[in-house]
Amino acid sequence: MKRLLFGIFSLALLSSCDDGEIIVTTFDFEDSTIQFCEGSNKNVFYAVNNSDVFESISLEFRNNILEIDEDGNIVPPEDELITFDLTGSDSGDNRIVYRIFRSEIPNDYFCNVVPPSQPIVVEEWITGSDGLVSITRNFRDETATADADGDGLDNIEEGWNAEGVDLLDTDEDGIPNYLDVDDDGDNVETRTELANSSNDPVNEAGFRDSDEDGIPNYLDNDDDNDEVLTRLEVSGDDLDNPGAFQTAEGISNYLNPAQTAELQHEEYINHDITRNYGFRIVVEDIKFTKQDGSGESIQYASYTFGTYSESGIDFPLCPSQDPDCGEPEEPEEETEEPTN
Ligand SMILES: [Ca+2]
Ligand SMILES: [Ca+2]
Ligand SMILES: [Ca+2]
Ligand SMILES: [Ca+2]
Repeated sequence: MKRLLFGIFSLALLSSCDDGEIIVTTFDFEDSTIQFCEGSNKNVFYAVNNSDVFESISLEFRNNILEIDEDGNIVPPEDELITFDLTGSDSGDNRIVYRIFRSEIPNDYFCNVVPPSQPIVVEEWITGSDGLVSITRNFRDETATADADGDGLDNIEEGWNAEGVDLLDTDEDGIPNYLDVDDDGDNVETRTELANSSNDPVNEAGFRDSDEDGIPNYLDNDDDNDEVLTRLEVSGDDLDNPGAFQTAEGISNYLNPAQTAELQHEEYINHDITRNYGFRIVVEDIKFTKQDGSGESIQYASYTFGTYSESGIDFPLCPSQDPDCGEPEEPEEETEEPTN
């Protein structure tokens, strides 16, 4: 940071305004990743550098701006963009604080109820009441080689594209295949339909294709080609165990063309997945003032604070055909013992 500040001041010589203030347009808190913690009345995004200089930068903001779940994770906001103002330099304000310390910054320095007195701060810069913070939420699993739904197929194999247009949705349930854990909507998870421990035939692309019609099981809603939909050959009472419904020993009905008993039901397997998010934080029109009474200040037209990443956050999905999806589960009725 010292080196960077030196660079900034050097640049400032070239771009000083008439009023002596400095406007710079680029700055990086190099080699650091953004972290997050939940405080008692304010939450904090921060980055720490303990390598050559002991320095930190933190964005403190009121705890009603982002929703935090019980595990301390940020609940990804519905809106892709959230903005809020910096409000001042006092401890209760939304503000950004840059500090240089005398010694190494411990992991638990931030988000303490009582601000730690150690390590000793040797230099401090704090923003004032100007500045607009923008937090842009995005998905980190929107790449060709990611597997957003965790079904064992890369996004690109499931018809994903960066533009998000004409996405493949084989079962037309409103959930594109790259987010759908059951691509053909037959109540057997894609992951299960890809597994081939029984050495079934495979199609040209090498995917399990039990009935050898060229359509791989995970995209085939009638896996055994007996003209009974797989979803009606899987019991609605035991959706976690689709192979359990067997009338001939050892072969699940949905993979046994000789068995054509139909089970009528409106049950659908759970389609919820987890996703990986990034929160990109940019601040515009800010002024840092040095807290030593010198009045020294540094201004930024735009300052990229960084990106905070979070993984494995719940992402509920409902297939359009499922009438009960998203409803709270009804309490199980006690089954009555038959009376004699
Ligand atoms: Ca899928
Ligand atoms: Ca399926
Ligand atoms: Ca097939
Ligand atoms: Ca079938």
